[in-house]
Amino acid sequence: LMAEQNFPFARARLGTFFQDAPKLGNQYIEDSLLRSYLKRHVPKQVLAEIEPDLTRFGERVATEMHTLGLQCEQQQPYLVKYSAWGERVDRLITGPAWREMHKIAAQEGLIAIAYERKHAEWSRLYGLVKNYLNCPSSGLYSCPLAMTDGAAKIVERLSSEAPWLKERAFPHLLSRDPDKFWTSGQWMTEKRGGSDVAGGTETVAVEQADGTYRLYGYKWFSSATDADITFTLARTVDKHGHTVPGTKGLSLFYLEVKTDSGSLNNIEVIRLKDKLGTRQLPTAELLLDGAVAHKVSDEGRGVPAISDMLKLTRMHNSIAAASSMRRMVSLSRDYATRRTAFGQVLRRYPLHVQTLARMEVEARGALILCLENMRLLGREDCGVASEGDLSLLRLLVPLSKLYSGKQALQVATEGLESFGGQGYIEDTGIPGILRDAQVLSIWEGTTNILSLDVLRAIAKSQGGVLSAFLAEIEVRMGAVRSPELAEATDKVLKSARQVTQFVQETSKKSATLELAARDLAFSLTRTYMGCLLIDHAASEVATQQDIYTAQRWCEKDLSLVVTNSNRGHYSNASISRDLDLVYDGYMD
Ligand code: UCC
Ligand code: FAD
Repeated sequence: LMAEQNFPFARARLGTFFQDAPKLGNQYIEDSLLRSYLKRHVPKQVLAEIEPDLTRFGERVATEMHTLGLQCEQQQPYLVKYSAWGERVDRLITGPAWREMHKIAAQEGLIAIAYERKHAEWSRLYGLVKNYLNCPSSGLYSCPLAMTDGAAKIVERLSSEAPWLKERAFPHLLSRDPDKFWTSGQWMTEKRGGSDVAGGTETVAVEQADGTYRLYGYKWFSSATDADITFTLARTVDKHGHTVPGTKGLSLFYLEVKTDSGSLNNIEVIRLKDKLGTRQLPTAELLLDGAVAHKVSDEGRGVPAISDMLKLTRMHNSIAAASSMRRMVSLSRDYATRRTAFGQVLRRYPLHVQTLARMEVEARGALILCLENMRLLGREDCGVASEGDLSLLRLLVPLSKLYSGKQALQVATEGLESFGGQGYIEDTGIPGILRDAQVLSIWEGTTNILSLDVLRAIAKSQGGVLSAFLAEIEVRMGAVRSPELAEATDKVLKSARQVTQFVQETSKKSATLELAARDLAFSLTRTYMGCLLIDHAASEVATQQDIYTAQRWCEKDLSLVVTNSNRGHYSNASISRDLDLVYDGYMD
């Protein structure tokens, strides 16, 4: 034996210790809040019909799809611009795992369920809950699915004005056959601006003799470039060659990315973006050089017409954020049972568990607002939503998107640290969660742009959305009887009243309200999430953990906007002092 050890080629030993990797359990069964929310709200009969599928899918996302999802990042898409013989081909090559995700999405009915309406208004909740389970294991295939859901909503809405569109696209968007299933893109952003779409859109649309249009322009970001169709904005050119500037010049167009022969529809893929994260996703710059398209909105009504898609993609974004937090917490809490430090597994250290518990509270706040929005959207889909439901949905979608994007990043960074150095190592899959979370607050409207959208919703409804917000909170909080929740309930009620009063008093000073927009949006979200958590904690399905979550959530400063207003953050003095501070030392 001694002699063998001395052989120059004897295999080096790696030691006897190997750390157990974190394992994922069934992602439906292990999600306590998700299950109790469904138990509380979904009629028994419907739950009995859908739960076996959710349980099966919860296992699939934790096993086969989890592995495939990680492979999507290893098999990144690439672009072949020229054939061997110099011909321009712009062929996008995606990996096998990505293409498998397309099949799974179709077969699982991730888009179809909501529109088949087999469970009436509960179909939407069921379909989106499946998307929530799918998202963190989908290798970002959730992104094209989000836009496909938005496209289906637009097509359904246009069914009387454009029946041909429904006939053409709907069967593909809802297909469960992978070969027939189509995905959609959403091309809004151009080089000059992604937030200010009206100021940034240079793409023009020239009408043809047959009533179709040809689009000429440069789309600066197109995720899911392998999609079959897209909705996009352009300015129609009149017979004198003129276009109308601003939002009133924008119309909405439908186009198919490839022609029947399989070549690109007069589109050049200029390059794929080199991105911090979302590397699974083929995001490209596209030159439209006469792409054939159909106008599907009234002239100059492009932005309102695409707002259905924005609503859906923003909801999917919140779902991505909530599910990313859930995934991080699932992995972290499992790891804490496997990793030993100073002689004990991590779960025995209260300080470590406290850190995880704070992540869990954030994940629950984000999820309960997502679930409420899914429930409300289901009512809208089926035409049974009240005025109050519609007002709430208009307000809560941007709130959920803007707040959860920030939460996901915070939970991702904390969660990554909970694995120590291993959290930083790429092939654990954990750094990807952090990198992918960073995009959630950028695309589909940045935090500030969505805060301004909240002001738009308030102004357009002449305060109606805020009245619905306050009324809903008063009704729900008025019904809470539990002494354990009394303090939290008082805080939510007080905050809801203070914040709505702040808007009423400030709304005449539009400059001040704009400066307060972000704090206002955060305050509205924190207050509403608090209300939902308390309401759930006071219900018949609640556990001690639900009560504890609501109590912890409500320890936050719920009326941030009031606190910061009292500190003078929205005064003229602050405006100039902020500017002086930011540009202190700056040499222009
Ligand atoms: O980023 C993108 C795709 C990423 C991939 C998808 C991921 C999905 C999740 C995946 C999870 C893994 S696509 C690009 C997204 N881009 C944006 O979101 C744009 C951000 N900018 C805005 O949202 C701006 O606020 C604009 C572009 C909407 C502002 O437009 P305007 O035209 O300057 O604004 P106006 O003049 O205020 O609004 C024009 C009309 C008004 O209606 P009328 O004329 O009837 O008064 C508004 O009320 O549009 C109406 N409107 C809306 N209606 C504007 N926004 C909305 C809204 N959100 N809902 C309803
Ligand atoms: P800008 O508009 O230049 O904003 C810069 C900063 O200024 C932001 O922080 C913003 O909040 C702030 N700001 C701007 N205006 C104001 C204001 N009035 N008040 C206060 N602050 C303000 N777009 C598509 O259309 N389709 C896609 O498929 C798509 N996919 C994408 C994929 C990825 C990975 C990424 C990163 C982006 C994608 N986008 C897509 C683009 C995305 O939607 C835009 O980047 C986003 O909307 C922001 O636009 P912008 O980049 O022009 O930033």
